[in-house]
Amino acid sequence: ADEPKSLPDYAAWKERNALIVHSANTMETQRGAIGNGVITSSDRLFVRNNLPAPPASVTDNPDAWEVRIEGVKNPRTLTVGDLKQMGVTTVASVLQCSGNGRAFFPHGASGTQWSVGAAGCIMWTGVPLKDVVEALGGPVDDTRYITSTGGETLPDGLDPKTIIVERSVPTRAMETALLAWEMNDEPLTHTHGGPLRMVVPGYYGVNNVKYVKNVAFTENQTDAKIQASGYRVRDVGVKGAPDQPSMWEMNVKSWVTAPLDSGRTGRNMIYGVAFGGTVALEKVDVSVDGGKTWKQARFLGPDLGPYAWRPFVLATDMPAGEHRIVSRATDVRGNTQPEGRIENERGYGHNGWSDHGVTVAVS
Ligand code: MSS
Repeated sequence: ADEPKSLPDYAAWKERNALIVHSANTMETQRGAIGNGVITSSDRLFVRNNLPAPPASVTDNPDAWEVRIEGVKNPRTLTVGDLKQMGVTTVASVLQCSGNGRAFFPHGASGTQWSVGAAGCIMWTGVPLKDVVEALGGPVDDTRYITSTGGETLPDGLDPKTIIVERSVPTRAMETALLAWEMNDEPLTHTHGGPLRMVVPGYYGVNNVKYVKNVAFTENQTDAKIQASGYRVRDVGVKGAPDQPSMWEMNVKSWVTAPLDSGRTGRNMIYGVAFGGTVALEKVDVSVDGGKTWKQARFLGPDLGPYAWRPFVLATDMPAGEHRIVSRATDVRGNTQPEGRIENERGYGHNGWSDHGVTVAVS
């Protein structure tokens, strides 16, 4: 399909030149627009909607938005206004689509052909889920999942289970999850899930349910298609099924953001971003010879915690010629990016360092 020229209405406030518009529901940040900062500015952040976004009017009166909390001793419907009285925290965390890097899969994994830009690092402000749950008496016994439901109006004539955005994550995520009403110090836009979004730091994008209207502690994972067979890692050619790994905690990853095509003989500054998912980063190594030799890069700016990304830089000399620049991150537990891909049907979770490199002509 041809690339649409303009941004869809619900994302018209975005910086068009910073984005690759794949479709009305999918836009990614250009690699060259990621920059060197610790936080991604909202107007450059990628967008991914599985369903048409609700109308902008959902954020007209954000404090009146209601969320139902179930699977706790005292289930209740709370407004955002109520939540704002229950506790507050701010967490920096990477929002990354499960399919970021899908474009590198040679089998032509179906879905949006994301390169590196379906990711950004965001400051989320909201109430710790734990505070809400404790105020409602704690989870009922034998619950193993937190199931969040998106507030989109579902189109008529289709089985809701096949389209609803409803995701379950293991209850271990309760320690860090929050119900967020602000993104980067501004009220959450409907583009990114306002008035209220479930944020699960370190988990793939899909688990960060926008316009969240229901949060339930459940014994089992939801049987909604997006959970049962969607976002499941399986071999090429295999159908999605509940017994396959679900896209939950993100893996360690990095990529170069500059230079992208040319450099000058001699000193060059190589920039990129790296993150460890739910585990803090240890280091990033950079190679300008396609992975034969490596040098450790320096982190830039403040460390915003284990779920944030860290921009990095390496100043290095390069002779004239063509250079393959790659980066490889390692977390504090010693997990490091593999060289290759983990081939899988839908092209999920790609963190191989080789594909994510750039080829630069130095003269
Ligand atoms: N939510 C809702 N409600 N809906 C939809 O569609 N999507 C997902 C998440 N959440 C959705 C939700 C996805 S899938 C993603 S990535 C994310 O979101 C994105 O975000 P932004 O804000 O950027 O748009 Mo993949 O894994």
